Amino acid sequence: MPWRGVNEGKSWNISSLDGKERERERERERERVFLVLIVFIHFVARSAPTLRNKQNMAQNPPPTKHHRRVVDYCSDEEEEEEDEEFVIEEELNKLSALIETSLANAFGFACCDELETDENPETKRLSAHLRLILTPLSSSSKKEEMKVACEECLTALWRVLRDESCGWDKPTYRECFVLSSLRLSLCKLLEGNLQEAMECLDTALILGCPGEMARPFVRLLEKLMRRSAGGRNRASSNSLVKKQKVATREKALVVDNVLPSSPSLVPKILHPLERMNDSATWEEFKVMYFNKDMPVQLPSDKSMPCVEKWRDLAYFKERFGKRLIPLEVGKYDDVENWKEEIVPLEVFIDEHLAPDILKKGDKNSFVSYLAQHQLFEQIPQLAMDFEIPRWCNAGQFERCNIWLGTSNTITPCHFDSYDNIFGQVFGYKFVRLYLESDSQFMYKSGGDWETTRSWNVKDDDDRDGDDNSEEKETKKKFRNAQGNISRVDVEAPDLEKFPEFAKATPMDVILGPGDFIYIPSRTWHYVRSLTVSCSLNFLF
Ligand SMILES: O=C(O)CCC(=O)C(=O)O
Repeated sequence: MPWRGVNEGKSWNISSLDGKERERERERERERVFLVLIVFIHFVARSAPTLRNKQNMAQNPPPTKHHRRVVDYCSDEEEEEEDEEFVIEEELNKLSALIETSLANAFGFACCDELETDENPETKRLSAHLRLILTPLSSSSKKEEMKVACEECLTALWRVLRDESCGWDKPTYRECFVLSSLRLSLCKLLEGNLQEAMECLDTALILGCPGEMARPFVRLLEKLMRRSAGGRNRASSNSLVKKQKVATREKALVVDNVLPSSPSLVPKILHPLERMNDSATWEEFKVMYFNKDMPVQLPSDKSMPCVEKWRDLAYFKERFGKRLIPLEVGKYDDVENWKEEIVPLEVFIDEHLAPDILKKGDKNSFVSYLAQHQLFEQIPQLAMDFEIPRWCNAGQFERCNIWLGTSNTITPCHFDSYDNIFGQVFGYKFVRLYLESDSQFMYKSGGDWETTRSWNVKDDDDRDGDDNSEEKETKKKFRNAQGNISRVDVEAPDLEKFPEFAKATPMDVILGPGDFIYIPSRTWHYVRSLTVSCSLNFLF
């Protein structure tokens, strides 16, 4: 099972190298070795794909026909046809056996052993609970015990994640969380509580459970939910008045794809990013841009079904509104109020995006962002609405994320270690890029913490008095994670503080529906949404 020990997926501030044991002298040396190892693994893991992909692009011809999706998935209809004979008990038994055999043998038992040897009595207790969770679910008395064990594990691990400065500093924590969530979802399903069962799975997926591991559980639940919704929908289908009300209300959910006219929102493009013409070939892209690590705007593709379908947010809401998603709420530089939340997609749409659509956005509006999330691992049906862009490493990629948010989301200037094909689905975004050769002018922050998404919130030399509070420092460290972020606000640089930045050369572009750009690894980029917006990135 390749998952074990791999720090994969969106990090929920889970992974960190720091720990409470840090002050203990005898562990210092071990930590240093661990740190070097992690940095090495991080470096190899981050740089290898790009090197490998340069070779891949060089050796492989472009795919002639493009029907590759980011997740292999068959549609609900195909699935329904296959499952005429579908018996719930059998399906449940299969999933239970998956936990008790495949997952237990692959990493579950090893996880119990590791937790058991921990000095912390609370962690030891997790081990005992997990052993119960991995045993066959036979007698009904055991079901109740098992459910309690799952809930205790999840509560304890959630507390560690939220309250401890080190987060989940052991892979076993995440593994235990995933196994407890999968098992609890089956317990909830047995009780007939489908919604709570799905919430268990969503939370596990958000916190790093690989999509393919949770998929059979999600599919069973989707099937059961479709069946029970089918009955309810039929019962209410006569209510014409109700339908009309819904139609009027839902108009508020359509994103118009109009670029705001206000110059205070939309910057003037003084240094436009180079653009390939619409007939550009894959070979031209490879020779002139990819091989030279040169960012470029690629030919647009408005024919992707997602471009039209998704701008009506009712599409998301009606089909997947109850599914949980991770949100970043608040302005990126508002350390006190910025937070991460898990909410149902419909809450995000109704309470955050819809008001912004009506207001058409202004600089002070409320900001929230479903950022850098592998939503298609969680809801693979959505991946049927687009294909992997042909520019993307001959159809291969490492990770595909969605970026869905209000207007005025800001991703500060940073660079990544993956090549990136970044595409706009609906709404508009302003992107400013700088070549790697400008790094000397970018005032890179020196973060030594590792998470995937992170920000430099305040300059080190800005700190005083209250700002040094422990909680704020921890928050700041988490968000200033990879040391790949510029300390400069590239739209309003303080040149007294960062004089060298004046020597950096920006390349600007405004992306609208169907537009794509290529961002080579280590190219600095800053992104601000100008409207309610949805983008995808394909990292390779
Ligand atoms: O769209 C955004 O806000 C940021 C995108 C980004 O940083 C990326 O794709 O690497």
